[in-house]
Parts: sequence; C-alpha cells; structure tokens
Amino acid sequence: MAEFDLVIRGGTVATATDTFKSDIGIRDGRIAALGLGLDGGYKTIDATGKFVLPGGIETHCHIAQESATGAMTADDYYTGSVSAAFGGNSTIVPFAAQHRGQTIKDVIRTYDDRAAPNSVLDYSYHLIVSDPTEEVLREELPMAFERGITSFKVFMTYDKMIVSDEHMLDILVTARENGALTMVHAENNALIKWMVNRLIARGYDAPKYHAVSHPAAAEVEAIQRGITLASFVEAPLLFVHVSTDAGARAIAEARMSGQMIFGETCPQYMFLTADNLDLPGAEGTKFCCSPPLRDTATQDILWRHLNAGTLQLYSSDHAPYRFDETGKLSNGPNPPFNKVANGMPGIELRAPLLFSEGVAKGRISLNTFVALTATNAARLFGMSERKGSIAIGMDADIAIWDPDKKTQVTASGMHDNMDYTPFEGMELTGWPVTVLNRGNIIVDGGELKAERGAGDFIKRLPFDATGFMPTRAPEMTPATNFGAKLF
Ligand code: DUC
Ligand code: ZN
Ligand code: ZN
Repeated sequence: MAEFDLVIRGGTVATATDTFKSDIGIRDGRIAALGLGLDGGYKTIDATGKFVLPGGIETHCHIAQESATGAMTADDYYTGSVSAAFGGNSTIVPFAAQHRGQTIKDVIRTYDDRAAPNSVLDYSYHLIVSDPTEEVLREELPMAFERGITSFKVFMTYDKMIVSDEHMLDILVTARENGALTMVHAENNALIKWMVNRLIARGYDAPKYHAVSHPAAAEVEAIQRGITLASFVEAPLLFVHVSTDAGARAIAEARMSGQMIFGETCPQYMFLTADNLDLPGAEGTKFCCSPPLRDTATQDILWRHLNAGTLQLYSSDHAPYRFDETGKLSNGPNPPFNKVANGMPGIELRAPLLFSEGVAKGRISLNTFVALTATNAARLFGMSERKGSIAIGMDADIAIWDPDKKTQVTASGMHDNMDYTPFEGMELTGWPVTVLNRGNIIVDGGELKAERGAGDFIKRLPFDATGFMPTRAPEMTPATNFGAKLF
C-alpha cells in the first residue's frame, strides 16, 4: 500500500516566512510529510521548476448575492468557485447578505442552500448586517458566531444598507463580546449623496463621474470615524477595499497605537485608474465600483502599504455584474452613473495579477505574496489551524505555480459567468497550473477536475486579539468615569 495518496516532488515550497526545496507527502487530505526524496505516493506530481504555495484564500467576493437594489451577481457558487480555483485559490469566503427585514437564520439557510451543493472549494461566509435589531444583536449574531461564521460586514454608506454610528457601536461591542471581526465599507454617505445630486443636476451623468461622486475624502473621513468608534470600544475593525493613501495612513497610525485595526486593498485599485471609466457610451460602466478607481500615484503608494503591513489583505472584491440588462445595463443601455450596479469581476485574476506585477517584477517577495493571498486571511478569519500555510498536519490546500508561464488576459479565458474582464489584454507572467483542496486535485493543466459540491463548509475560530494593546478610553474606565461599568 502506498504511504501517501499523493506526493508533490521537486518543487520550491514557499510560506509567508520561508522558501525551501521540499517534496510534500499528502495523506487523507492533509500534509503528512515534508522533506527531500519522498516517494511512496499512490500518485505523483512533478513540480520541478515550479513554486509550491499554499492555495489562495479569497475572503472578499460576492457570489450568488442579491444587492440591496435586487441585482443578482452573475456567478453562483459553482461558477464563482470554479473561477476562484483556476486563479489558484483553495478556499473562498463570500458574503451572506442580510437585507432589511430578514432574519440572520434565514440568510444563513439561504446561503447554505446556494453554497453546499455547488462549491468546488471549501468555503465559509461573512454575514452582511443591514438590520441590527435587538434580536439580531443579542441572539442571532451570537448564534452565527457559534456556527463558526466569525466575521461580518457593515456599511457606512448606501441608504438601504447603512448603519448609524450608534448602531455601529452596538455592533462593534457585540462582535467584541463574541470574538468576531467586523468588516466595514467606509465611505461618508452624505458627502457621496451631495456629490451625486450635484453632478446629476448639472448633467454630468456619464460613468466617469462615478469616480468624481465618491471623493477620496469620503473614504478618509469614514475610515477615521470607524477607527474612532472601534477604538473607543476596543473592538477589532477591518477596513475593506481601501483605495486611498490617507485612509491607509490612518490605519497605519491606529495600528501603531495598538488598536485592532486592519486593512484590505484590491487589484482594481492597484492595476486600474479612474481613466478607465472614460470610455464611449456605457463602456465605462464596466469599471464602476465603490470605492471608485483612483490614480497612478495611489497605485504606487498601495504597494508600499502592502509591503509595510498597513494592509494585511489583498482580495478581489469580485462583484460580477454582466455588461447586459441583467447587470450593468439593468437601467437601460446608457444608464446614469448612479444607476449602475457597483462592482467588477476579478476572482480568477487576483493572485495572478499580484504574482505578475508583484513577484515577477520584484515589487514584493514570494513570501509576501503568500502572506497576502493566503496566510494573513487564514489568521484574521480564524482558519490558520488548517489553512493558509504549508506545514505537517494542515489541509493539503496547495497551488503549484509555473513562474514563467505567460498568459494574455481575455474574458473568454476566464471561468466565471461574466462577459468581460476589466483587465482585458494584460500580459501576465506566472500562473497557478495545479490547484488542490484538501489533497484533491481541483484544477490541473487548464482542466477542471473537481465535482460540483466537493467543497466543505469551514467552521472558523473566533478572532484572535493576541498582541494588541488598545488603551481604554477614560470615559469607559470606572476609575476615571465616576465608577460607571460600561463593558
Ligand atoms: N462594496 C463591495 O465590497 N463590493 C461591491 C460594492 C460595494 O459597495
Ligand atoms: Zn463594500
Ligand atoms: Zn465587496
């Protein structure tokens, strides 16, 4: 009998800290041995000349999700997970969105029905909370955390999703008390609405004005406010899709003060600019996302924030709305920018773009690449006991990268259910040629090998606050607030 189900031989293994030559022996879905000269595999993969990396963990993607205005994403859990797998991912954590009036129990049931029969990769969800009633805060969220869904997103903008600052404090305290991580879409709602109204009233309704309508200042103000609120109640807060230098600097400063503040950016802010919106007719709607695309100076600075550790996560924010009446053009063939579904696809290209523009061009190390595409997400979202690294005992979630493979990006080359890619025509160096999830080959040599529904739900652990030293606000401290116990 073979000692291992599978041996990956001859590759260069990299984790978030180390790079070394090693074979990998896999048994029962887990990494059973590391070392040179391993044999005894029922199957063998020759990885000579390749990088053997932890499978990517994509923790910001919208799959089979209705927006607040009713638009359904183009990808379901099958096409979304297949596309993620072709892009080197072994795990996905999309959102399960609560719209006003829905119970969290119903939301989770709905997404279980969508994900379990379809996902080819392991998965979990972050909840989106838009209706934080007493029952949601006291009973439903703790029940979701118990089930291993230990993170959720709230919005500081969008009339149908926004939570007030007061509710945000309630939510942050609930998360803190239950070991959960709050994620936030930080943009100042009033500033955006004021700009949208002013632009539209003056006839500036082309897609390019979407970028103007969501000023950098809106993001910066909301990030500063979010930091103030979270720090006041000593709760962890993750700012998703950070797109401004000043916003990232506010995060860096909060981190230096010991606050549990985290940041994420996305490929669109690093590889596209607002000029992409300036296309004839409705073409620019393909590039409408929120926060909007910025400029080349911001692109440069985001690399620095990734290297400096200001931003721990780099996620696709895959929000696939097709360029037709089911998506971008649901309000007519030439919609005003404020009637366009926000978001763009990119789950398959997230890691390849970072590899090509980052590792291959010497902007980041291979280890930083691993940290940004897998390890940091595993740690922040309570999966690091099983996922995000290559070590004995961990899930055999592995992506084998050919560092020299050249690919030209085309929409038809993607495996999502989209009819465009915003990265069309880019020339990439490096591609994940084989992808494993718990030792099963999901993708190999450009072919899908996995069965629909092969992925498992991953029960995640609570947020780990080790090492953070927030300073308690005097007004929350009995010694300095006349004895009031507020926690
Ligand atoms: N926020 C996201 O995270 N994704 C798409 C649109 C949005 O507002
Ligand atoms: Zn958002
Ligand atoms: Zn998103």
